[in-house]
Amino acid sequence: MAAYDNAPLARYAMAYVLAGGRGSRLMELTDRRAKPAVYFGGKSRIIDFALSNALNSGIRRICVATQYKAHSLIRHLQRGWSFFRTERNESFDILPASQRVSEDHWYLGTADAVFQNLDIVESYDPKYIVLLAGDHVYKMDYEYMLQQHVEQGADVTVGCLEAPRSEASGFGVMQVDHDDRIVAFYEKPADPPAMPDRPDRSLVSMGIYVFEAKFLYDQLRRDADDAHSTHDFGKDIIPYIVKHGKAVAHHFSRSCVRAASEQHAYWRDVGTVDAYWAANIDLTDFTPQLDLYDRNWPIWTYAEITPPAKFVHDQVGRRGQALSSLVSGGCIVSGSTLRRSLLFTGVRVNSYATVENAVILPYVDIGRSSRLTNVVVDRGVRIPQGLVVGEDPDFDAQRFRRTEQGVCLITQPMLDRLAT
Ligand code: ADQ
Ligand code: ADP
Repeated sequence: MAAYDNAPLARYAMAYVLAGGRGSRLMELTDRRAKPAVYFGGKSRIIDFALSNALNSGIRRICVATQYKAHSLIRHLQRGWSFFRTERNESFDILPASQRVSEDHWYLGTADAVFQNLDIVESYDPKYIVLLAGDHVYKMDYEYMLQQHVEQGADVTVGCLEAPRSEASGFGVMQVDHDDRIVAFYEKPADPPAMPDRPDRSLVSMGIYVFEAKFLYDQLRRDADDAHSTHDFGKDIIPYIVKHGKAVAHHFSRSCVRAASEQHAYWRDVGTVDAYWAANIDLTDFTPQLDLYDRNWPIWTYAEITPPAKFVHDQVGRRGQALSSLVSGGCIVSGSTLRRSLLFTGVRVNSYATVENAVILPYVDIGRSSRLTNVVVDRGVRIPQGLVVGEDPDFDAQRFRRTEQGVCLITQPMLDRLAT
């Protein structure tokens, strides 16, 4: 490393992305695909954000550990993320749980999902490991987190942000001293501690970590031999280092990539159907907090080659139109109206339909005269002619997955049940 003392630290880092969780609060959206493979923002999948952050930060070695219903995720990674070249000292490895260490179990927890592949990681000999979750939407330059890690001589650096205390029990929650050293860490505490002088806010973990690689290997080997461990970063590894070593908090606001300087740091877990719907619909705002049009921080993905989106008058001259909406390639909007909606690739909207506050995944066909409001429609669904959703809460709840906030998730099996 001596010859490149001024080089960015990202050059010596490997990103290890945990992408094996189901994300069960997304309900039927993750029945057949893992949460990182869920579509987001018109063209991408959730995992593209962590991977693009790594790439844009200058990290050129990436591993992705998959487990739950990984087919759609692996297919996406193979199609969209296969441009890494060994000649440029780059690598991209997909690591499905494959019982490499013992034939008794798949990945037990997130730490085991790294431990089982230690030989592969070690073979690349990275100096730092940036451990990421594949299921969050945000833009972040990990170089700043690496720099803080080195400057403070930390054993682990944990990405963190402020959250309302009322929501903090779903996260790892930490307390820090004046140097941002973590003095206490509680994984999903029932009664989360507040920040000093901020009774309504807590400092929560983003579930992303920086380690010196050799230190991490030692920790994982120690943890693997610990019969009481659940082999999880949040439950076992991080609390252990907080107690026995030096854990430091890195504030997301220091490294988030902002669309405009006045904007707040944007980070979303999109873990529930409501949060998923809202984060997608937010993109239809005049100036959304998440800027997908920033060419300095592109979100790379697998993009199908499609013809342009098309808006046509239907046979009786009704206009096909979209207001405050995002419409992807291959869509045809014919004699129908979209408002505050987001259409993924290849959606057809037929005559007399109205679609409002709707997130429509790829290759959905919306039948004539249907009216859809406040919906998420899964990939490939065929909405029958005249279907009305979003106007009668009780009726909606009988037929579809209706959330607390009144969003309906519509899948093909739900419609098939109605037809029989
Ligand atoms: P959770 O998100 O609840 O908390 P977890 O469900 O373990 O933690 O998921 C973390 C990441 O690992 C996700 O990206 C998931 O897809 C992946 N994952 C889960 N099980 C896996 C497995 N068996 N194999 C491979 N990948 C797997 C964590 C931290 C908290 C922190 C939150 C922030 O533990 O401290 O606050 O993330 O969201
Ligand atoms: P994606 O998540 O990539 O959009 P699909 O929604 O088409 O893909 O499918 C999600 C996952 O379910 C994929 O792994 C796919 O192979 C699988 N799948 C699709 N249709 C069926 C089916 N009818 N029965 C079982 N599995 C299916």
